[in-house]
Amino acid sequence: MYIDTISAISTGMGEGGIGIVRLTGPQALPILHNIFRTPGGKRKTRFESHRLYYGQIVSGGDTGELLDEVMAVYLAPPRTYTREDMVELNCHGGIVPLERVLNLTLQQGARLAEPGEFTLRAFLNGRIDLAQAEAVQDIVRSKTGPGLEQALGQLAGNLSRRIANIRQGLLSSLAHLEAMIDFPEDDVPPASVSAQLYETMAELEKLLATADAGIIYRQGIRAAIVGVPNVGKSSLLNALLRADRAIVTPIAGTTRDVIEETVNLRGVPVVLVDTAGITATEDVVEALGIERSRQALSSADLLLLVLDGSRQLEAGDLELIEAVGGELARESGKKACVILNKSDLAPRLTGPDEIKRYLPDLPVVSLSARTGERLDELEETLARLALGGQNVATHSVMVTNERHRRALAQAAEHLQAAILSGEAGLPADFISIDLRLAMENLGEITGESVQDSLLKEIFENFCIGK
Ligand SMILES: Nc1nc2c(ncn2[C@@H]2O[C@H](COP(=O)(O)OP(=O)(O)OP(=O)(O)O)[C@@H](O)[C@H]2O)c(=O)[nH]1
Ligand SMILES: [Mg+2]
Repeated sequence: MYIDTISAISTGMGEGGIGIVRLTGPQALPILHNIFRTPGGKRKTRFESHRLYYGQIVSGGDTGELLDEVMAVYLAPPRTYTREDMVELNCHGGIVPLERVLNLTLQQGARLAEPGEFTLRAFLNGRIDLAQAEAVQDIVRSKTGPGLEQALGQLAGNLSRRIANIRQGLLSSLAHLEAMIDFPEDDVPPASVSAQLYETMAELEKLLATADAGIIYRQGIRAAIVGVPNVGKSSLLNALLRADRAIVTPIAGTTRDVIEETVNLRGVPVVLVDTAGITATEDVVEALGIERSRQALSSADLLLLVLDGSRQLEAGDLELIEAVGGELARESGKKACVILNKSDLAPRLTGPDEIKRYLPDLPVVSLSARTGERLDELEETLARLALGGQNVATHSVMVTNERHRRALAQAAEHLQAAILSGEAGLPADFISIDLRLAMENLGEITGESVQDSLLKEIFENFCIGK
């Protein structure tokens, strides 16, 4: 059990209506007694739990200086975020009042909280498991509705329950096997054990299959808009953003640096990267921009190759078509789509068929960034590509986290080894070793079996005060 008391500003830094300084630990209530005064300037020694009190925060005892006017609440365990004594001070939401109140709590004996330390305590004190704790940060960082829904479901324990079911399956197979080890007359596992192992494996694989799309919903993908100068890359970025973010002119070489903006495409967070048109140039600044375009081309998950459909393909277009083809061949996870822009003008390209000669497997969308014609078709195509062509039901439980995916994949490997041992007629203790390892992998997700170093790694990425 922790003995120190921690304090932090839990709201975002900047100006806001209110800002909250939050404390947890055994000294939270004594500190509140010391620094809180009633509107009449009196000390207050009795705070009912879960009740808001209006008053002042003063420094330096009874002759103290007024730091802020607040609403204060004391929360008695166990009905608190951390399951410890907690105090929340609702201050005015400015950096100066918040930092002064925070500093006062530190002078009074609290320690500045580490990132995620409140949630870490909630986990260590057993109020939530590790997957639920991770969901807290996912909620804060969620970029789209489906991402938020998944995170809320995970916090409510949806993923943890699925993991618990799979663990339960493993556990009951183990119990059978242990009984056989104790009474070894008949060492071949009975059919009921192997049937159960197959069933558990099917459950595991079903969950694992949601990971590709789930991780995309949580993290999003990077999409680079590439093409030669003047095809309408920046116009496309603006159209997808529905905002005039990038400068558009009829002059070739307008964009000189990469511009990044996040859009929500059918619930998938997509970081769109507009780049400088790739061409041979003498201009030093343009050349640097083009170098960045090439980097974006090789680092993005999704490539949007823009061609101007109102003119014939030129040498530069063909070089880029080749470069995109090369990227796709080099990296199997990479996706791409071809955009024939300026469909509002008279077409000069023969359309998708002409592109298919060079890039047969890519979707081709003919649209106008200027009028917005068939922009929705592009959005649909991009969302589908991002999710790997799967039709996913976002309301069911998904694995949204790479760490969880890895642990599940390892569990599946161990379970597979157990199944093979069973099929090969190996003794029961061979099988049970692998089942134990699989259980341990599942425990890494919910936190039953977890190293301190991993906890550190996970909570380091949290916000301060969360
Ligand atoms: N008719 C028509 N013109 C377009 C369309 N999209 C872009 N344009 C025009 O094409 C010109 C170039 O557009 P940009 O969006 O700046 O092109 P870009 O590919 O970003 O160009 P660079 O940044 O120079 O590489 C501008 O005059 C746009 O108004 C379209 O769909 N139809
Ligand atoms: Mg541009």
